[in-house]
Amino acid sequence: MHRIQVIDSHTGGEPTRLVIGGFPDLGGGSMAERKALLARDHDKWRAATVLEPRGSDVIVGALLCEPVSPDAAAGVIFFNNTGYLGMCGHGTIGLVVSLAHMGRIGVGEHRIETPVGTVNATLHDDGSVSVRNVPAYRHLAQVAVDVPGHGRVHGDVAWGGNWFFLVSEREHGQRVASDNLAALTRYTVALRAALAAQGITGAEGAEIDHIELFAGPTHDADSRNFVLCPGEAYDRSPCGTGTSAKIACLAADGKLAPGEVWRQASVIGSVFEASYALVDGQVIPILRGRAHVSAEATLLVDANDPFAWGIRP
Ligand code: PYC
Repeated sequence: MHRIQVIDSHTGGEPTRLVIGGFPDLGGGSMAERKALLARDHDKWRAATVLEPRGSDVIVGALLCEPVSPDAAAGVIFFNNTGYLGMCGHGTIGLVVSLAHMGRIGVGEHRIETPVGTVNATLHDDGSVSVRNVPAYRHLAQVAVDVPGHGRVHGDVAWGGNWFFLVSEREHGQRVASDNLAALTRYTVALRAALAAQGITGAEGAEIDHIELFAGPTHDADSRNFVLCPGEAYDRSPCGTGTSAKIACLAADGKLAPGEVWRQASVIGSVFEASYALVDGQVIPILRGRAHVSAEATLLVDANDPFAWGIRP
């Protein structure tokens, strides 16, 4: 019997399952190196943690690692039902709240190492968390893509710690609402497949695995989004890396000044507050949100269980 110790939290409704013990030793390399090792040699541990019957398509896993730098509070590797993420904004907020719950950190600023770089997270007195993300940028503006059954749509390709295709309401024409999730999922899955089929990628041929549709403003936010994550789950939170990509596009269009606040709502109505600093010409997004711890648990992986290592599609 293997045992995996986890702390579950959610950030604006989007779950994070933090693995605090029980995974194989990945050595002392960078988070990018440890992520590659986990993916190559130990992927069944990801599957056991986030796939059914213990998990679901919605859960984002976060493996807590010893950081390389003694200045950092933690290292982390994010993963989900289909594979691995570069950064994860909601997951970092969940990580910080979970570390505070464990008594490992207190109010103040903490450096967190991720596979795509080190981010700075601040736990505030009121329990909210802000994350100073890796630099974000728009790679391509208003690219045309033909979506079978839906026609031509234009969108931006941007990096916010993962790759996103961002589409305005005028272009997509979809109703971004929590009672329209099946149609939004069908549309964004078709759009992502069309991007791949038409060879539209991030920098250096990177796959665009997140799709972001915008609408709004709403009564309490500048915009509401629907974010399709890798696989077919949608983000219940406004998506930290997706909001970072949006901030980069607003900055590139001259629509948001450094320090100005952008309130991004998710399709279920949870909100991140975002702004950016301009450092050496780079857009550094800063996201603020809240997470809540929802469980402390030990996952049991029983050798006699035919689905011990997860139900693979
Ligand atoms: O908050 O960055 C994020 C995120 C990525 C995938 C799900 N959430």
